[in-house]
Amino acid sequence: MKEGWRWYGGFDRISLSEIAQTGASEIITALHEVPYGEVWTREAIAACRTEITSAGFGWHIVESLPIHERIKRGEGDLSALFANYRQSMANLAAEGIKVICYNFMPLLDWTRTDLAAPVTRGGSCLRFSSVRMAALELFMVERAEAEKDYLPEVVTAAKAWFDGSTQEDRDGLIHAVMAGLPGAYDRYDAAGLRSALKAYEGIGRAELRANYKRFLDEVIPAAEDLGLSFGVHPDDPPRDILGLPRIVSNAEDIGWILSAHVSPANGLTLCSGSLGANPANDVPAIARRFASKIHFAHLRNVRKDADGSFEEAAHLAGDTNMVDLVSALLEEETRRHAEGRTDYEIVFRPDHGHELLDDAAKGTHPGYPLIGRLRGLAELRGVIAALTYTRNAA
Ligand code: DNO
Ligand code: MN
Repeated sequence: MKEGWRWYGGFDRISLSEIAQTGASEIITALHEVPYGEVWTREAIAACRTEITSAGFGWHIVESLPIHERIKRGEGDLSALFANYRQSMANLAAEGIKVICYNFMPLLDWTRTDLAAPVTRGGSCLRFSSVRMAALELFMVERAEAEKDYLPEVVTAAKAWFDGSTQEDRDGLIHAVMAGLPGAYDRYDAAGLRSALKAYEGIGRAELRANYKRFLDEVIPAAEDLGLSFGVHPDDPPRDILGLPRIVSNAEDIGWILSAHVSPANGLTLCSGSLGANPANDVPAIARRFASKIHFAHLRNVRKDADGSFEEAAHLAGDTNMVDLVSALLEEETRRHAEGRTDYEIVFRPDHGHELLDDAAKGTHPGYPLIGRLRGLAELRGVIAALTYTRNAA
């Protein structure tokens, strides 16, 4: 397996020379400064590539080539947006990119309610509290119908939280919920969120699936021609949120996506932390079931509470058996080698990390600190080395 590291380019406080010291060899990035829907020019991609390769890294995976909200909503004439998307794909392929990671989450990306929840021995992690999310939905966005999405005791606690909250607490909550959106995105306050949600009225699961299939039909044939592979990133958390349908949340959803447009180019970004936040998801089993379609892996762990809350655990702690999951990925590598792709390596990155030691002072992107991810990467590297040794010895 090949070690990757997500880098936010000009938005990142972590430099490529610092990343070099982690031992990772692949950079995973995007042109975060380009507004959604606009073409990524060949020149801009080439400039990014030069910066990355001059620092001694490879760049073969883009995360993400974002999908415009109008495509997700299936709104109006989308021909120009699809044409732009395909033009960006062609420009990326011309610059040596092989894999495009993307997601199909309406409006938001990964969603947390607390960006610095304390960890027992010091440091902090990202946390999703059902109570705070219910408070946001019910009392800040004022979606009374959200009551049915939460346990009664969560609703009671949400009311108590809201009644006891200051304006600063509420602003902090909305800031946390928006923090998963990278780069040149739209962010909202509570009122903005309310109106953004209006644009999704009438779009349920079936409609979102139809819009997703249309997207696949528009881009996957071009991906085949260009030698690109698409890896959809699962929803995080893997459940409906703010009344918005989420359709990339479990094995059934993934099966549907892969059959909606059958092609070797239509595959998966296996994100263990996202899938692992739903107690019904057995992440190593999902990895084995869809192994041949995995184009990229995000490795991290979560610890879940009974009320639907969860927090990001250290990479080898938490509810997902990371050793079993890495075994599944190594098995898939071996299978690809047997197929003749003898030097194939699955690229993974430590996806998120705790804020540890000097991380908070550096002011890095939430979830993407230097030391916390370095710890995660080092732990994963140890697992991979040990498993590789025992497999070779067997
Ligand atoms: C969360 C992260 C996400 C991911 C995007 C991919 O697990 O990996 O920010 O990068 O959703 O499109
Ligand atoms: Mn991920």
